[in-house]
Amino acid sequence: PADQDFLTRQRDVIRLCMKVHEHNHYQEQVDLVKDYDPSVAGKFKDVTPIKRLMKYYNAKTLLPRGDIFSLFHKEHREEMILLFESFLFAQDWDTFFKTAVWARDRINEGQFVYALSVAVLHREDCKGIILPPAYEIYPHMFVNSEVINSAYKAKMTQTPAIIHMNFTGTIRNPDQWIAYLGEDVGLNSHHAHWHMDFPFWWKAAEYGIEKDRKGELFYYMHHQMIARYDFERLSNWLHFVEPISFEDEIEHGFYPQTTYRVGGEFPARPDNFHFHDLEHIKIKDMLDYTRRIKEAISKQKVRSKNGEKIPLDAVHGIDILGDLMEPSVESPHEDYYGSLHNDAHVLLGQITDPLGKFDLPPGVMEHFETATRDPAFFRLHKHIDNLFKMYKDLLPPYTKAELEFPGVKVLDWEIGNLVTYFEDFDIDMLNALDDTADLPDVDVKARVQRLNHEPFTWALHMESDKEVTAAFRVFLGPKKDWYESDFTINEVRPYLIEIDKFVTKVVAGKSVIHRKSSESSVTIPDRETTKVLLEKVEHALEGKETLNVNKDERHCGYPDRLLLPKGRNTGMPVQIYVIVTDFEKEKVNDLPYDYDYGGSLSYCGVVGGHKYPDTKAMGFPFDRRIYSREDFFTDNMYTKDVTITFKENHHH
Ligand code: CUO
Repeated sequence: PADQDFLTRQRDVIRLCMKVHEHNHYQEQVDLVKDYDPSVAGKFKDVTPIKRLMKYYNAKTLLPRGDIFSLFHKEHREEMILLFESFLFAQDWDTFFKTAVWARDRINEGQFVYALSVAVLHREDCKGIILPPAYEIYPHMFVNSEVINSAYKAKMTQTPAIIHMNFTGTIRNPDQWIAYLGEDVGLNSHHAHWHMDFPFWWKAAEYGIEKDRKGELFYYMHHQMIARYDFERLSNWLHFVEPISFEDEIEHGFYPQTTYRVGGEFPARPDNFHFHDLEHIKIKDMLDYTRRIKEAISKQKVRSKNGEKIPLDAVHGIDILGDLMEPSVESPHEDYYGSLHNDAHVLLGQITDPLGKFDLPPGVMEHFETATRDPAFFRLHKHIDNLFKMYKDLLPPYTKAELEFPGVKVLDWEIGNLVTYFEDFDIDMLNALDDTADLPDVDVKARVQRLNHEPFTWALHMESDKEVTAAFRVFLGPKKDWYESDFTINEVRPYLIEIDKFVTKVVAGKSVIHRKSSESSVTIPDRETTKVLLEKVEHALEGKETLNVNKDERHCGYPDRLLLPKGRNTGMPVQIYVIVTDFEKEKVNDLPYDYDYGGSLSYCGVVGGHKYPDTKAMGFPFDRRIYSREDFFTDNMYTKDVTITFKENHHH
């Protein structure tokens, strides 16, 4: 159970994040920093960032409060990093907390919340602390303008309300048939948190926290996001998404119908719009970067800044390419390979006002919290993903020896029917109305439809000639294409979604391994509302109840409810795959069962400076070419036909 120290910290972090546009209304916090000058406190591991931040603050050159913060904007980001580093370098909780309270009322709100969130996710003394869900901190980024307007009305008239929200667009726009995915608050939250756990601006050496296989995770997590998007598309009889081309028109436009708190509507993009050069980012650059990356892939070498040739071998190649394409601080040569992915986000975000003539705010593509709302997000990432695929396809297919696990056999797999449905989900709008501080809060919620699935359990019947520690990798893929003909294994390979990955003992002889959908290493459960959490914490502080802490708590993780694609109401034929391998041969860390790391390992890797627990390529064994099912399947693998049925009027 949580001790008083932890509970106080948990309470204080929530208080810092919520209603950040209002002046801090916790008088005890305000009093704490009345005479506080962080730059002379002398309590930082390195005092440079806070000194620089104070200097800019006093000179009034920082991004003003109320302005929109964009992580992709160099100056915005650099200021945010100074604040983040001040938080990270604070030697004790007291210094960190005071600095945060000080910054809360002085630094741009967006920069503050971002820096604070990343700091909480990385400080030792914040382990286990839960951040409010992004959709509660910034409801504006997650709900339609209409909902915001109704929420205001509710508060002005002091009438509690539940506001129904529809997905944007109409049935006439096929891309929006799957808006339930791109607009899902849990998906957006997962994506935003992935980028907080693995920031492209992370200076591992300076911060003393390594991010093991970060470039590969960038590839794999986004690859899986697209595979899942494509699976949803096929569920709705839509073709797989096409990669974006910087030279062609973007056929489908996008009207986000969301509004910034201040600064107007998110810009829209009409149909058949072209890319345009921006002041600092040119279309030609994107073509050059793409060409150079392709060249590096085909030569299986990249150039580094100091003229070395770094091999793109089977072990490190994908990690290097990830760093290079995103790019992250570890990019081997950013001047040459550029900033393909990040710049493309900005090009798309500013496509409607490339010259800044109309002073439009940043587009949804310029925030990780909102990017997946735009179907162009998936097109851009498909372009990037195809480059990764080009590299993977040049690697030799896995040999029998790499695939098999002698003596270990999968005999059968029991798995029931898979059922999906829509259900209501309420988003607390408390924070959306933080500029009406003179009025008491009323309960206002936005009610959205979200996909969910019935929980399922499966049983894998095993036979082994000895006791082994085995790694299980489970994938799901569509079975038939749009013409109802079967995909070949090599065709469907890039569209397989990972469902689970775990390590367990398998005893000698026959045995059955059970696993529940809720245990999946891909997902995390929904968060409870911050209001409820805060109440619990306050009760626990008063000794009225106890609260348990999970020090490995992750915020990054695909939403549990989206573990399965929607499927079809007539039943969609899919195939499930499992491969069982010898964990002793692939384990990295000494503790064989310490494989969990907060439970969302598959897409979110490992944080806290730990090593990724196994040596296999992410996506193994489907990351490389497969000639045929016959060549591929060994006794330690199993595949089975299953059906995903979407129930229209589901009561459970
Ligand atoms: Cu996650 Cu482009 O990397 O959005």
